[in-house]
Amino acid sequence: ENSKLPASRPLTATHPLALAPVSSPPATVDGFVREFLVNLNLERGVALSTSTATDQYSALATTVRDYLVARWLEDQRRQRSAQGKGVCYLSAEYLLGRQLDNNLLASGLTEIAAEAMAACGIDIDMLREQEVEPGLGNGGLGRLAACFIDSLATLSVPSIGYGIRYEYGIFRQTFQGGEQVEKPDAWLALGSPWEFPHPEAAQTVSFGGHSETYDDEGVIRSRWVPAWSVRAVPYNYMVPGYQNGRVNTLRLWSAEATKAFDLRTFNSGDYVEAVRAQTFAENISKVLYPEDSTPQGKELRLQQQYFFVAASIADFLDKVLPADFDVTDLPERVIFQLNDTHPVIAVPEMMRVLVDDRKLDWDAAWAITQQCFAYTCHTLLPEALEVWSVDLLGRLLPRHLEIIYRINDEFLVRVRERFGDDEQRLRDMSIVSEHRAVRMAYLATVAGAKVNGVAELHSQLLREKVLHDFDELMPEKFTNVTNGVTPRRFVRLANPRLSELITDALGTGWLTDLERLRELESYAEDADFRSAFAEVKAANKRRLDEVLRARDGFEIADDHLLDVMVKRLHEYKRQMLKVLHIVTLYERVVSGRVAASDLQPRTFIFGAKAAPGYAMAKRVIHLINAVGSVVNNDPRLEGRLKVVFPPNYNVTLAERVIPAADLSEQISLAGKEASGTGNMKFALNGALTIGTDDGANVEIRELVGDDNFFLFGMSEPEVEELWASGYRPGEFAQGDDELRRALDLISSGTFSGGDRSTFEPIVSNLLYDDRFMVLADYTSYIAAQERVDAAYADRDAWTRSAILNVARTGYFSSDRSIRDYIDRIWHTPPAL
Ligand code: B1H
Repeated sequence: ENSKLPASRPLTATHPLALAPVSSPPATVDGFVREFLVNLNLERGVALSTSTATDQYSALATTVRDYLVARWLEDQRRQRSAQGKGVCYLSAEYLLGRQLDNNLLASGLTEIAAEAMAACGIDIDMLREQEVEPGLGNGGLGRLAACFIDSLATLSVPSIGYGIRYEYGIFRQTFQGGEQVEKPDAWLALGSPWEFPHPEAAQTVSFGGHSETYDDEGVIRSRWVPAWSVRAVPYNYMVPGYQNGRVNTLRLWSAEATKAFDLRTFNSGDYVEAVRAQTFAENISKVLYPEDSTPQGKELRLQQQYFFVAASIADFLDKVLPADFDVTDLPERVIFQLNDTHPVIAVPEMMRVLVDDRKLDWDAAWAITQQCFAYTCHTLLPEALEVWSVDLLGRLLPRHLEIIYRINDEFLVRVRERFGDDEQRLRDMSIVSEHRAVRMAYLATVAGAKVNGVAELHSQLLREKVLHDFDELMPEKFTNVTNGVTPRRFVRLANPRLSELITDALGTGWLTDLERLRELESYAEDADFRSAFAEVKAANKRRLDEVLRARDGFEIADDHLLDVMVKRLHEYKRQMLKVLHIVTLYERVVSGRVAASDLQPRTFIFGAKAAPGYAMAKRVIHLINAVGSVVNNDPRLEGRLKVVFPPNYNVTLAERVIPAADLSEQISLAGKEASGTGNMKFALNGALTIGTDDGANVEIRELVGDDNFFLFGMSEPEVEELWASGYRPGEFAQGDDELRRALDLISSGTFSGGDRSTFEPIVSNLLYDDRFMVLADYTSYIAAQERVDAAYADRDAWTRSAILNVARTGYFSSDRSIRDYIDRIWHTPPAL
């Protein structure tokens, strides 16, 4: 009653209606139908009888959204009043995947929505297919951010994810003549029902100009006089926890021209120039850079990075914190987690805000900044360590460059105090290199309270190699948080059959307490359970077969071992090793050394995008397709080997492929893959791994046991040793007859219509360079694949191993990763 609007008094901020202005519609089929029809009529302006699939999808999504809003508003109120410490996750990428099913699951509305759509005569599966996934990320790093915000909400950690609302996400991959051709990903073309734009909450982000000093009532201060600016408009997305009534916020920024900019130009009469300026501003959030692991030092990319972190810091300080907040208390209120170096320009930005705008003295500001940031490193590849030239920084962010110089000067004083006048070490550790480049990983390490790698081996190698000097100076900063994946999306939603089998065995609760999968160990010894598990895998293969037939015309045979390698195309990940395996099997048959009937039937599935400028990666894609068309059509193989390479591998396809896989290929050169997260998704879905001792494979193998994992290849120290002794790949080709035959077959033009030049660069790269030691690990890989075939022959034993993989990999839930971040880095209190 007291929530009724008072007739005579204006609504005050403390009125119940103002505090929680909406209540959810009734969670019944009738209530859902009504809300859906209201949305169809009022939001889309159509009647059910005339609505299109797009209208219906949009109304359905809006309806689900409506159910979540009340909780969202309540969470925001709770977080404002609690004034506790929260997390701001800063990431240039969020590879979200489709939202509808996840939000239905989180809100517990899956069944109600399905029945409601059926009552309206609509097939909800057809509506699911309407959603274009937001592909605002490249690969593992972006998907990790998406898993983390899911776990943060599920663990009720007050947090905001900040990022960029790219108008075009990761490109859509097509194949023409087997070669990759990129098409723009216009994911917003039909609108996005999940976002809430807030133009009134826009921030202004400035660029260029110069830095100057001025006399501020007797104190000499610096200030930045920028040359131009853009508006950053926030788009809010709800991030619901799994059936816990919590909803966090993901805030993505979109760039627009500022009014001032427009007016000035319009008033000068230059209409065309004014419109051009608008386009210029909008360019900043136009497109995701499609480089995975090898950032390009492009000006627009630096603009994107500064754009989103400057807007995020301003948003947090001015809008999220109360107006009277004392910034000296900032470390009690927030930790900004830097997802790789992409947001590291936030460090000098925070210093600029504290020193120039808020007028704190330098030391106080630095003390605050050092407590408010933590840095996650995701790589070991030297070419992946981001640097920005002093020239570019000076042009685009002159005040920030000054601040970086001062941070560096003070840091080098510390280095000198500790190590003496060791000029070499000073050069090695300087944030600004001799080549006038700012090393962003060093800046992050110096500024951050903590630095973490993403798997045990990776964190250890970071300390020993990439950041060795820093580890000596400040060992207390370094820690590890092994990556994880959300079991809601990658087990429950992707694999409903397995989830049901698990729930039948264990009851509910395992989805938020994934270590409970351990209880499945005893079921591995139960023959009935094994056959039920095998039936789930078979059904998942049939479902994948349906999807691939409809999508690309590929077929998956029931009796084939499904051998899957899905990840970005990169030389260090070694898709070429997989190709050499396939070519070897093919060569054995066509040369008559092996009868086709003696082959274990296998279907090889690849999914991989190459960075558009990465020529070698694109050649490998071409080769995979070329090998596929020869192998798939050669009658001598009697259909026992198939190569399937569906284009445009993305989160949606991953959700279908992974649950169907028997074998997971994790075959990077030891010491190169920071963690991998696909490896975890496969193991949790009951695939066995063939893998090197690299990244999180090490931890997977420790957990599942040697009997349930196919290890091959050199260890990281062995790799180092071989490099040091002078690696000559040609010797490995000489030493293995089958390897030479496979390379010869590729060189001979067998897969390129007789043209010997097409794939020649790949073969000569392997023979004369082979940075990632494909040839050195070939023999061991082929032997491991033979162990796979032998193991698969005993199908029941294989299934037992698969069950043990599921049972023993609950550790890789991103909920556990987030708990580790809380314990080791964030120290945020348990949520109310
Ligand atoms: C990972 C990247 C990455 N590491 C630069 N580094 C990018 C680097 O746009 N860029 O310029 C984009 C992405 N991505 C991956 O992170 C690692 O290779 C994986 O091993 C790891 O599992 C994943 C998540 O930690």
